[in-house]
Amino acid sequence: MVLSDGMGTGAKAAVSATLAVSLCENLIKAGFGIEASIKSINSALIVKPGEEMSVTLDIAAIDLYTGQLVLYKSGAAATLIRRSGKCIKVELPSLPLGILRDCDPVCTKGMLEKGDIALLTSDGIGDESLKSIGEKLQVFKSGELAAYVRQLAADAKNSCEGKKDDDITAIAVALVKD
Ligand SMILES: [Mn+2]
Repeated sequence: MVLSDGMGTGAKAAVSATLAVSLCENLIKAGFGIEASIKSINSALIVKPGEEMSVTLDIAAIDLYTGQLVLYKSGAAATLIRRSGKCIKVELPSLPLGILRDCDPVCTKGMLEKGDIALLTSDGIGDESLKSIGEKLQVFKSGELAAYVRQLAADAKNSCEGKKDDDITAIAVALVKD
């Protein structure tokens, strides 16, 4: 699961974020490791001197056999992990890509259990909205997670209408067992 947020707003930010996500997918599919992929994207963003193009990159890599979750964050916002009715906020201080030539990706590892939910968001969400999203995610029982999260993001967008000129993206995954 990959989320990228372009610095600034508008077309340029959208293009650089889309580019980062598709590069990331292609590199990983081609067999590059995640760290190597992040470094390549950083280099690709940095090729044009003077033309600033920086993006955040938030990767949640889940091993579907073991349940291991590795979060790679490059300037990315916090991740919420919901387990048995409680939400934990995972933050990892890091720089966006496209700023420094040398990039050393940071990650944190954990195990997901059956029923756990991991939710990635962009920074447009703000602390207050993230808190209320966490509260609502805690009470999510069953049903369609995608629609639920879409509504949470829409509510967050409405609640900070006019205050902030940034968009909000939220994606979530739930671990279920057959
Ligand atoms: Mn943003």
